[in-house]
Amino acid sequence: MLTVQTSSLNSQQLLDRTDVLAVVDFDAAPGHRPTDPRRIITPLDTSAALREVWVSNAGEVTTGRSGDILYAQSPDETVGTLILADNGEDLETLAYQAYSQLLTWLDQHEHRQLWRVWNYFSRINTGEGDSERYRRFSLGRQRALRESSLPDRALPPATAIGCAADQVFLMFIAGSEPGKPIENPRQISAYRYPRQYGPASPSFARAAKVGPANTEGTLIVSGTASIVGHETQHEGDWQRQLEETFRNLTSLTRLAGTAAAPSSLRVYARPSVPVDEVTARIRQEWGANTPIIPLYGEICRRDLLLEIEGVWPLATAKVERHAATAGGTAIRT
Ligand code: 3EB
Repeated sequence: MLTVQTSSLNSQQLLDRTDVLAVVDFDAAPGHRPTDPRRIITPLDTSAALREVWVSNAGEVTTGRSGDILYAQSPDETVGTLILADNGEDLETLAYQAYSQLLTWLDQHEHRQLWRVWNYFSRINTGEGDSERYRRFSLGRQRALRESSLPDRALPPATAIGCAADQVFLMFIAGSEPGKPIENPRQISAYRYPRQYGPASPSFARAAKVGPANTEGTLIVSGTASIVGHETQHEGDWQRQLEETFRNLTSLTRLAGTAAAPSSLRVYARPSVPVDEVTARIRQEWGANTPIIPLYGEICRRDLLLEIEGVWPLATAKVERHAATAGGTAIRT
């Protein structure tokens, strides 16, 4: 089973562990891509000295490289990144190239089911109307996914955020069994958004249960924002957007059957938003020890000020006890 922890230990200490599939650092100016596939530098700045650690209890971890993909795998899960240089080409083309390379590669492997994708690329809101880079990205992603015959109802959870680096950065998780997607009754499925949001709807599920029998595993929740139906709520008011986002997350996690606290959260906030105040309010909501990584980034809709994603344990008492003896769900030092 795959779990995620947040840690303030340095990356090298964490990479010395044999059960680690990925140590995810955050840096808006990532520099060279590390050669160890398990060391991932996400091109966004954080206001905290924290990183994510993705850990598997399934067995030996091996790593490899194929084209633009670097990956680490246990017997049950693959975690990897695919990075393309943003050479100024149209985002439809770059997204198509990235996703078709990833999907073709996955098809040749045992862990061919996408469980989760993160998408980061620069100037996400640049361009007017259907020329906006985010909308072009959605078009290329959709074209690649449709060519690979993945039906909308089997899409993975995702996040799409604007970064400063000139790269198209994808991080992904895959497994041999498909995740079980969950949609939010308060929101129209993103893949059914009406035409006003662009020529291709965004290809992602609101959440998915992944792991053993999709029951004792993990709930992975997409970037979630202040959207009800398909419309942005509380334009210009980050506090009310945050409260709406809580309602969406509560709706999703209840439907998934977990009342547990999140194992790890990422918060994305536009630079105008006091992200530490957002973090404080989240800790009021879910507990003072909630592991949160506060990040600065551009949200894909111009009227959205923040977005929250996370991972929840699909806790049965048995799984929780096991996790506690195996080292807990969050390392805090
Ligand atoms: C939304 O709910 C907000 O295009 O991959 C959230 C998560 C959003 C993922 C994506 C977009 C994406 O529509 C935006």
